[in-house]
Formats: sequence, structure tokens, C-alpha cells
Amino acid sequence: MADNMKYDINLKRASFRKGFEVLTGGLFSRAGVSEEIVYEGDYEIFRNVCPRNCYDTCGIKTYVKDGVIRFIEGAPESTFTDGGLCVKGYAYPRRVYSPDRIKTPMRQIGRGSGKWQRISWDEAMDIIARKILSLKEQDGSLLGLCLAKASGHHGVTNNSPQGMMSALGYTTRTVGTPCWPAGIDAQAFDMGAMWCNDPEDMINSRYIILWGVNPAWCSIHTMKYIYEAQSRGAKVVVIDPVFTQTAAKADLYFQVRAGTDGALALGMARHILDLGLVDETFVTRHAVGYDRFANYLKDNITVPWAAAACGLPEEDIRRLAEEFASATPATIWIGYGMQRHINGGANVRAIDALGAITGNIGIEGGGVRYGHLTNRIFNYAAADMPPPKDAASSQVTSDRLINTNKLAREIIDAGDPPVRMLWITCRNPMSQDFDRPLLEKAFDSLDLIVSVEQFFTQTVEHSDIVLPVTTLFEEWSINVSYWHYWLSINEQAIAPLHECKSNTQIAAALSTKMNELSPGSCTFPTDLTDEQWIDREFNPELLEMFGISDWRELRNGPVKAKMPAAAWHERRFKTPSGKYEFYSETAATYGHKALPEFSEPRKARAPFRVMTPHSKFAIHSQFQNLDYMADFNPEPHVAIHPEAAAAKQIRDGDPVRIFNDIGELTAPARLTTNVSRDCLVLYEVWFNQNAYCVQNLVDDRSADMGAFQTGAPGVAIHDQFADIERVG
Ligand SMILES: Nc1nc2c(c(=O)[nH]1)N[C@H]1C(S)=C(S)[C@@H](COP(=O)(O)OP(=O)(O)OC[C@H]3O[C@@H](n4cnc5c(=O)[nH]c(N)nc54)[C@H](O)[C@@H]3O)O[C@H]1N2
Ligand SMILES: Nc1nc2c(c(=O)[nH]1)N[C@H]1C(S)=C(S)[C@@H](COP(=O)(O)OP(=O)(O)OC[C@H]3O[C@@H](n4cnc5c(=O)[nH]c(N)nc54)[C@H](O)[C@@H]3O)O[C@H]1N2
Ligand SMILES: [Mo]
Repeated sequence: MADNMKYDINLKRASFRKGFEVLTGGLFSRAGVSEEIVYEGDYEIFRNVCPRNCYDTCGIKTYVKDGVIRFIEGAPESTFTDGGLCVKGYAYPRRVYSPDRIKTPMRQIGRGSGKWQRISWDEAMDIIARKILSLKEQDGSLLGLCLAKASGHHGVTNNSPQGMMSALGYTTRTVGTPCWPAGIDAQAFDMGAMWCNDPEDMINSRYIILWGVNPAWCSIHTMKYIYEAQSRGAKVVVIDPVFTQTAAKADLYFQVRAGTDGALALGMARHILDLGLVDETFVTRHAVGYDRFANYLKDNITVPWAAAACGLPEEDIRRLAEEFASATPATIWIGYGMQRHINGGANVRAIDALGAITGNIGIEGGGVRYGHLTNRIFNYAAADMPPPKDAASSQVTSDRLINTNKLAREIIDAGDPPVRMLWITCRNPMSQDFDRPLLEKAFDSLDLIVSVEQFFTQTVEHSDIVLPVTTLFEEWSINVSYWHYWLSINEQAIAPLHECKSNTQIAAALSTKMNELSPGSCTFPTDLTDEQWIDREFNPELLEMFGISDWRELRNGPVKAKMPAAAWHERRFKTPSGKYEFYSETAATYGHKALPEFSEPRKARAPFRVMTPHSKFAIHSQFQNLDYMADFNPEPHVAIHPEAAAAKQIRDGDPVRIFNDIGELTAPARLTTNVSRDCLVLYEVWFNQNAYCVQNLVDDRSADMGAFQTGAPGVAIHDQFADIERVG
């Protein structure tokens, strides 16, 4: 199976190349570094990079003719991207040229009325700047202005909206992230920081546990390393409550009960201890607190207990433990989905401990992989602006910070002054934030909502002003990944479409208007060229890490960081003790158990667990809205087990209503044994012109960890419960 898959990909690439050579007369000349445009045949070549919040962060090679993108491919220079893109990536040209794009600034006459009026950039900036000045007048500060920015575009220069806010003064800012905070804290308690092996090193693994991660959809480029390891004899195991496409490729699949991974990991650890398979060198020389952990296991954990808690048979737990502990090197990839629970951080710590007791941390082909930020050493100059002079004389001397995962509640509870104005960019709160009904209430309390967007999203429907923003192909930026080790430049490949401006240009336009109306009220620069913005982000350490002397070399393709393949290869950890900490005082300081002890999952609040994971056809609310994608996946659905459906007289395709104490939604049912009997799965995507929104079922309950490293706890997205009934 694995070999066939690889063959398929290669075959497709070979035939694509062939077609391309016919088109271009086989001209593949590469120019050196220069300011000149590079040609291949009739095409101008540009280097782009997908700036979505994705493991893969793919280098893109863009072919332009007569100022129009003709086609794109994955950067062939990056061994990770390896010339290929995902289904979403290949849909990019449609995203750029979609007739549905927002083309000009617009004002909605009556929020939610759908009556949009075209306005000029100058009018838009005038309305916005006057409102900002009036907030200052009214409140004596700008805390009434809140920036809501998330992960719509992760380019480094695209931090300009944060810079714009700093340049205006002290405002309300969100902290935290919905992605991965509980796991980040867990790894920071255990190892001092989150750092994972190069994914390309996975080929060296003899045993791979994919634990609550779905790379067949969410990191497709990593699959080739998994297949390669498999073809070299490694066993691949998937642990997930949902039988995913990744599970379909694995050798073993375990349908764990959601939120109980800690019990499974601790049960495995107890069995490894009983069998004497603990790596004594690691736990005595490179770790602290092992004895206490071993005592905790002996006193509290048994395999039968773990089996009852996590829903897997005892023999499966024993087998998994034995196989994992006997294979060297063995690796675990912990996904972000599995830590989006009220005990997610505790569960990650228990899994980390498995890697540690078997001595798999710090070696090639090993590691408990989660993510890393080691190559994020940019200057972040776009985000870093001084406040204007009048901010210094205000009573308020710092930003007001609110938890990004509780946007609705935080807006409502902001206090004095209230949040009065929201600037939304790279974020689609109505689709992606939690407790949608509460968010609508929060929006109702605001005077002015500005959305910087590409499409008429559900958030734009709830906005007063929309500003059209460029796509990655119409602007410059830079990207690295939180997974692989490659760095790519994003060149402007085409002129901005319609009246679109980049986030940086929008910040500059607002700055100009602010200073026109009130001189000295905004420090955001208005005269920097794209090249200068890029220049400002690089420093000698960064260039050295990637082995280049000038960022312009990136015009020849992405480059890889010069780093060891194995994280923690020297086994010098960033914890206070410098060792792996089974017993973490820091964790205790943050109100957690010092040991990776079992933590109870959230109690069920309705008959079915509702899980809303990530889709193959979308990254959150992006891409599924395109007509190209609708051809493959035309409508939303709720996945339900046939037996559960039968008990509710639900047949395949029936419209069903799913409801809980947050809200409700209606969608067709899809019967599948891929989900367990007590679980409903709905994907968190936005369909164009469709009211479907999973956040009507998802509350904003926090995960256990996240505050230590990210400033706010994560969010227990998959700890939701609801009931279901057939409609009609
Ligand atoms: N129920 C449920 N909810 C979830 C999750 C889940 O698993 N289940 N996952 C959570 C996670 S992990 C994340 S990261 C968040 C993601 O939440 P968001 O970051 O809000 O989601 P996206 O849909 O990726 O992007 C938001 C918007 O950015 C816009 N955009 C794209 N490019 C640009 C640009 O260049 N400039 C500007 N201004 N806008 C641009 C897109 O059109 C899109 O509307 O969702 C979270 N919400
Ligand atoms: N195609 C695509 N790719 C993406 C994204 C996307 O939306 N679409 N989003 C990007 C972003 S922002 C992120 S954060 C990453 C997320 O990447 P992943 O973490 O891989 O994605 P998720 O789908 O959120 O969750 C992965 C799996 O966790 C499982 N899971 C949920 N709860 C539990 C549990 O209690 N135990 C176990 N063992 N498993 C559990 C889910 O069933 C799901 O299959 O992917 C990135 N890549
Ligand atoms: Mo995310």
C-alpha cells in the first residue's frame, strides 16, 4: 500500500513535468540571485510560500505569464515540500481569481442587513480614523479598540496589524492560541521547551505512534517519511477516537475513548516498568523525579484500570507498551487534536513520560514530536512600533490583554472602558471562535467592526466595514514552519487584484489618515518599500542558521536550517534542573500536579460527544468556500455510527438537528463506522453561502494548560456534548 502511494505521487509529478516541458520547450534555466525576474520558457518564475497555519508551510513555485498566475507547484528545492502541494494548495489560483473575492472597501448599511455600499479607501480610512480618535476622546485611552487577529496568514511581515496597534497606542490585545497551548506547556514542564526532531528524520524510526494527529489530511508531506519508515520495516500505530485516513494507512489502529489518553499512556508506562524495559541510563543520568514517578505508577496505576478508563482491551495496552519499549528508535507524534481537552496538557505529559522512560528522547528516529519554534528568530520588526507621544501622557501605560480563546466572553466582560471597536484581520471569529451565540451578543455590543478580508465570510456579514486584502501572491513576506526546518521567501508574483491592499499597506494608509486628522497620532511608517520591510526582519543569527548571506538568495528556492536532526541531542534540557523533569516544580507553581499524573476527562453533558476536527478540503474556514472545492465536497455532514443512528431512526442522508446548551445546527447525517457509537464528528469548515457553523455546539471551556508559555490556557474544543434527532 505504502509503496503504491509513493509510486503514484512520483508518477503524477513525472507526467506533470512532461506536460510542462511540452508547454515551455523544456527550458529550465535558473538565473542567479538578482533583482531581475527569473524566466523558465515563457513564464516568469516567483517564489511563494503557503502562509497558512499548517505544519507543512509549503514552498511554492509560481508560473506567471502576462501578469497572470498560470499554475503553481510545490518548491522542488525543499526536500520536505518535494515539488508537491495539497488539494488546497493546488486550488490557490482559484482562490486568487475567484469571482467571490471582496474587491473594494465597502460599508454595510445596518450590520447584518446585507446592504453593502462601495466606498473609497479614503472614505473607509476617514470613518475608521475618526472613530479611533473619538475613542481616545471618550475614554482617555485606546483600550476600547481591540485587535482580533488569528492564523489566517502567518507571514512574518504580516505581523503589521500588531505593529499598527502599537503605533496607535495602548489597545486591547488577545493572547494565547487555540492550536496547541496545553501541549506546549506540558513539554515546557517536562523538557523546558517544545522542540521536535526534523520530520525528515522519521524515516529512521522503527516504531511510530501517531497519537491524536491526522497527517494524511493535516500534514500530507510528512506522510512520505512515514511510508518510507514503514517500507524499511517500521510499524505505524494510530491512536485516535476517529478512524481517520491516517489510521487507514497504519499497521495498527486503537480507538481510544476521547480525553483518556493519559490513562492509556500511564497504563503503558506501568507495564513497561513491570517488564523491566525502562532505560535506566536515561532516567538516572538525564532526568529528575523518576523514582517518584515510578512510585506513582506502582501505587496508582494498573493495566486493568487503564483499560477500563480508556476503553481499550488490556492485551492491546500490554502489546503496545511492549512493542514500543522494545523497538529502538521509537517515536511518538503527538497531535494538537488530542490536547484540546480539559486534561490535554496532563495527557501530553503522560505521553512524554513514555518517550523518556524508554530513552527515546534526544536520538535520531526517536523523540516525542509535537512542534518547535527554534527557528523563529526574526526581528519581528513589523510588529514592533513605538507608541505615539500622546500615549505616554495617558494614564494607561500598557495594552489590556484578553484570552483569545474566550473572545466573546472577554469582549462582554472587558469592563472599563468597554471594548467598543474591533479590528479583525486574518481571523474569522464567527466560524472559528467558540460559543457562537455568545459571540453574536458580543458583536452586538460593539460600535464599529472592521474586517480585513478576502471573502464574504460569516464574520464579514456581522461587520460594518470590510477592507479588501491581498492574497499571498500579491504581496511580499517570509515564512518558516513549526514542524519542518525550511525557510522560504514569498515574492510578490502579480499586482494586487481589484483594489486590494496588503495588511502592511492598510496599516500605512490608516497611519497617513490618522496623522492627517491628528498629527503625531500614529507612528506606523508610511514610506518603507517591500524590500525594506523584508530587510528589517533578518539578522545575522538567522542568516547563519539557514546558511545564507542575504535573504535574496531565497529567490533560488527555500533553504533548510542547519540544525541537528534530533532535538535534545545533547540531552541538556531547558528545565530549571537542566534535565528531563518527571517531577516539575514549575508545573506545581502553575497549579498542576508536579508529576504527570492522571487527570479526569470532562464529564459528559449530553448523550453524544461532539468532535469538530480539521478537514482535508479546508484549513479552517479557508478553501472549502471555493467552487473548485465544492465539486469534491459539496455540503457539510455529521458523521454518526450506524447503530447510534438506528436507535434514533436516522438514515444516511437524513437531515438531522444537533443541539446542546450552547445552540444547534442542522446538517445531513452520514452513517459510518469510522466514529464510535457515542461520538458525532463534524468538520470545522465554512461553506460559501451556507449557515453551517460548528461553533453553535462548541463552548469556550479552557484546557488545563497553556498559560505558562502562551499567556492563556488552550481550549477544550473536543470536550463537547450534544444530542441529535432527525428533522421531519
Ligand atoms: N470547532 C473548532 N474550532 C476551531 C478548531 C477546531 O478544531 N474545531 N481549530 C482551531 C484552530 S487550531 C485554529 S488555528 C483556529 C483558526 O482560526 P482562524 O485563524 O480564524 O481561521 P482561518 O479560517 O484559517 O483564517 C481566518 C481568515 O483569514 C482570512 N485570510 C486569509 N489570508 C489572509 C490575508 O492575507 N489577510 C487577511 N487579513 N486575512 C486573510 C481568511 O479569508 C479567513 O477568513 O480555529 C480554531 N477553531
Ligand atoms: N487540511 C488541513 N490541514 C491543517 C489544518 C486544517 O484545518 N486542514 N489546520 C492546521 C492547524 S491550524 C493545526 S492546529 C493543525 C492540527 O493538526 P492535527 O492535530 O492533526 O488536527 P486535528 O484534526 O485538530 O486533530 C487531530 C486528531 O486528533 C483527534 N483527537 C481529538 N481528540 C482526541 C483525543 O482525546 N485523543 C486522541 N488520541 N485523539 C484525539 C481527532 O480525531 C483528529 O483526528 O493542522 C494544520 N493543518
Ligand atoms: Mo491551529
